[in-house]
Amino acid sequence: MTVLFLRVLAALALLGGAPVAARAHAVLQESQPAAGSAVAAGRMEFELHYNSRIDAARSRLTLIRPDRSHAVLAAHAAGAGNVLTATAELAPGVYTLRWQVLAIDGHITRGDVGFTVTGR
Ligand SMILES: [Cu+2]
Repeated sequence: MTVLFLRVLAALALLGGAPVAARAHAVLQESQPAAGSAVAAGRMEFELHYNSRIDAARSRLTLIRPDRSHAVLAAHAAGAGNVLTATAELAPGVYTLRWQVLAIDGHITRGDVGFTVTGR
């Protein structure tokens, strides 16, 4: 490949690729449970809504239990491919749902959703 060809490719990437890539980053918009909320003990249906489609197979949901032990949850895609779901049985205590998702632009984003489970 010539240097000129590489420069053309770089210019095209700057013009067309970069803005799209920036938009396609997966940002968490809404979650069930909501960050900082309190929910009742029992079966929890987790739902994480993102602003873009995500690759569920290459995304990961980890539940950090009150004793700080970690459990990787089976995550499934829902909605228009922008929602990640999982279920778990929860006893009372303070939890963190740690998410890491791969967006369609190939970029990984991650974050924590902390919540409290109360007794019934
Ligand atoms: Cu991105």
